[in-house]
Amino acid sequence: MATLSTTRVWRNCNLATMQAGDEPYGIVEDAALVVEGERIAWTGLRVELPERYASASHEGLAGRWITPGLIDCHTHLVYAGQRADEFEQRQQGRSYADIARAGGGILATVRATRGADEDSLLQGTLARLAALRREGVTTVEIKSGYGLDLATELRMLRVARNAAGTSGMHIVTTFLGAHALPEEYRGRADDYIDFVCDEVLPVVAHERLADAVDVFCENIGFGLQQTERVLAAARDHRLPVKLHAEQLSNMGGTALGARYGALSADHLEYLDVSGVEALARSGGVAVLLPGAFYFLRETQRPPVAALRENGVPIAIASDCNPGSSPFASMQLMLNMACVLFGLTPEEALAGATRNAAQALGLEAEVGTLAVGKRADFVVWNVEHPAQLAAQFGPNPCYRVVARGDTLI
Ligand code: DI6
Ligand code: FE
Repeated sequence: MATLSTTRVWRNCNLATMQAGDEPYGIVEDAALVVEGERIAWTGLRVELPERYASASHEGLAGRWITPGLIDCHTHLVYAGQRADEFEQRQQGRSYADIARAGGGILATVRATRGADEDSLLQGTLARLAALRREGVTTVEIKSGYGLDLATELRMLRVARNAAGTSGMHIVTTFLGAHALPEEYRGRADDYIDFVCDEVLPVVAHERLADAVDVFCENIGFGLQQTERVLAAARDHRLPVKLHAEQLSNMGGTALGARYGALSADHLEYLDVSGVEALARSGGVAVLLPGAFYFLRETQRPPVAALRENGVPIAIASDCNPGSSPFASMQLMLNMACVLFGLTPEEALAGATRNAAQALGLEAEVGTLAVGKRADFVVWNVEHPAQLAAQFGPNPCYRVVARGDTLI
């Protein structure tokens, strides 16, 4: 039980609780929020603050807004090197897929990451996490997938795990061994899938280095049968699954993932109505990644109207990676999700809080301002939460609190 000495009252604030309901953004104006230890103990109108909190420490917020801590539910932010040369080539007309087929793309980052030691990987990772944290992110998912050999995949996942303590953020890890075919397996994709399922995943599972398993199901990634083998292996290890699906073509990965109870299907530009319906039936989240759409100058937009009509929860994430989305900014993603994909600011913010929590299976812990949830929240210098998606540049972040501790 938390005692009054660890109780803190945040008052003279407005809450965007992001709880689903009648009130847009779950707004409570002229509110207070009480934290006991690491948890939210009370939220409501300031005038209704229970007497028992009168003697706790108070911080007045002068009418600022509080939202749940932002959640970036899809990143590849452990990596070495950078790929500005490929951007140069793409601006001269070469395609992302062409560069990948010629051994660049993901494989360029694999070469750099295999050559990087744990400490230098950690430093790069912490710098990107700090950028996200400055803008209000408290929970981040990080994937492996730039190792594609046992030692480097394990190293990436360890770095991601270690980054949690130093950054003070909640880090969730995903094993993405099936991200690309490494050079040494060229022409032997099925053998590589054997290696991922039989030699890498068991170690990852045994060392508890991953919270979920992901596959890049795509014409430049892995086909449906190969994808299914990884999903089945994950199930054998009792790990939840998610997919990169329908990013560059419609392969049916989303429907396959739905059959395996995938937490989410991510990207989805080429998703068709039957895929949307499969996702709706399975209860999975649609994770949209506007940074990759923007940076690759895609023109096919994800089927937002069909997702809405079928009641599929929509999350947004940065996809932070050196090739297709070199952006460590959820504020930028909020804006891009609105301008590029047509989300409303409220949908975008729900996508970076409540629905992102669900995409990670963490909806009982984080994602809304609710009693009993982890005290992860952000205090913003804004006049209305819509401003978080409607502007970019002046960072309105005033405080970032994770597990009741002030990080910023
Ligand atoms: N899709 C993506 O957007 C990232 N991985 C994936 O499967 C891109 C990774 C990269 O280009 O390095
Ligand atoms: Fe990705």
